[in-house]
Amino acid sequence: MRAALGLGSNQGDSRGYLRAALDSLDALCGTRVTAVSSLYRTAPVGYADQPDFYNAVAEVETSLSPRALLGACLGVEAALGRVRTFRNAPRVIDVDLLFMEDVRSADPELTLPHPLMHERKFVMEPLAEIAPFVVHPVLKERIIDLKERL
Ligand code: PH2
Ligand code: MG
Ligand code: MG
Repeated sequence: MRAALGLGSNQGDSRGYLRAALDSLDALCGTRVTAVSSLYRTAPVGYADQPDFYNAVAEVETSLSPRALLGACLGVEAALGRVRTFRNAPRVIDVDLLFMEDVRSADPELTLPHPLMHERKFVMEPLAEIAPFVVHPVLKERIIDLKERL
């Protein structure tokens, strides 16, 4: 299955952490990183009193289930030393599952597609670079059109 992942970092060597996360994802069982957007420097959204972020979006092809891929993303974060404090806190690395083909899930542990992705410029700009004509599984609009309205 094809999935889109959002990556972000605003602590330490952010470029290094993003690179390391992409390498770790590519090394996952049955998983290949098939496209990576440019790197974007973005102002923090949600909790403003923290450094700017570096954000990117990657496309992966994987034989993992959505749950297993989520678990693997959390494992990559932990292996790179992420410590969770409060919501929207600064972090060395964040890897979010944005969507996975047309899978829809209302599970609070894994909501698919990501409920905030279409509202976030730091997600939609890099995503539109690598998947402009993919149709959002719930909103039924192309990524490029959703991005244009932000
Ligand atoms: N992630 C958040 C909250 N706010 N702001 C930016 N610019 N980039 C992020 O990746 C980000 C954020 C929660 O994960
Ligand atoms: Mg996250
Ligand atoms: Mg996030």
